[in-house]
Amino acid sequence: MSAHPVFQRILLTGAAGALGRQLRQRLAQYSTVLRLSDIQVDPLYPAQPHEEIVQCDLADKTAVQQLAQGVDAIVHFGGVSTEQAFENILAANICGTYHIYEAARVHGIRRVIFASSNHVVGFHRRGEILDANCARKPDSYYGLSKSYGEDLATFYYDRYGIETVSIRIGSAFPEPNNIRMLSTWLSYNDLEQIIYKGLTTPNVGHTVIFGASDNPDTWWDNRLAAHLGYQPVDTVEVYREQILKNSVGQADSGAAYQGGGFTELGPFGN
Ligand code: NAI
Ligand code: 15L
Repeated sequence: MSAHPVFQRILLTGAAGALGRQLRQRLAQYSTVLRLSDIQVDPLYPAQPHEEIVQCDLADKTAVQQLAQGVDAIVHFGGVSTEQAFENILAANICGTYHIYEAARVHGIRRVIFASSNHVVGFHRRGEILDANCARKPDSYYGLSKSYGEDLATFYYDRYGIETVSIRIGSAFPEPNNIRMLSTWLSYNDLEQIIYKGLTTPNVGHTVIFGASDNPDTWWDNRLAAHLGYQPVDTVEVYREQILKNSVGQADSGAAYQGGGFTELGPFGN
């Protein structure tokens, strides 16, 4: 998309995760220096010449302040990515995302890409077509934390002018592998495109976009994010036949709801 770096230094959180490992490669072309951060640092070594590796627990406010020093933009993908006990989600996702926005405010960082999730709207029924203005119906503590992250994004824009693109990512995996993903799959190429558009489109305020490829069975309408100019290049269609074949006799948990299995998890502990 861009032959020349657009930024001097992008901070990528969650860099050791499944998507972070993809983005480490894919974001390099957009930034002279890529600062990679995660709570687990081993998988990030060795650093390439254009990389800086910083171990940081998002729950540690002081450490996150230091982490964001000298950064132009933040691609915030770190945190708990599954449903868990509330206390885990609180530290990494709710406090962690607050710490990211405070660091952006303190250091004058003007743009954040936030890895939100379809689980913000997971208790909507399958087949219902949603846009960014739909009621949120989080399906889990995890979905609630992403919903709060979107609220932080709105607040930090209204109060401090920090702009965010929140991507309600569907299912970002190398290939779709179940019936639900016929609607929710997002290819890595398309994820990269949304992030690039999110980083470079002027005047995004706080834009919410659903992260899905060009899937005919989609539940999501992205017209409210049309100003980003996202044009998916991949589609689940090439996998449909294989998915249908492999799904015979397979349970489709949470089949009534867009959030699928997340709608059936918990309670945790007492
Ligand atoms: P992942 O679990 O592989 O990666 C998350 C990374 O965050 C891990 O490397 C983990 O060590 C790190 N992390 C967890 N707690 C942390 C903490 N307290 N401080 C610092 N780092 C911490 O998840 P994945 O699939 O790479 O997802 C990346 C982001 O995208 C997550 O925020 C996830 O919620 C979001 N997302 C992913 C989707 C997908 O289909 N892969 C769908 C919707 C949202
Ligand atoms: C998510 O938010 C999760 O992080 C990811 O692991 C998948 O479960 C995805 O949603 C999904 O809904 O497929």
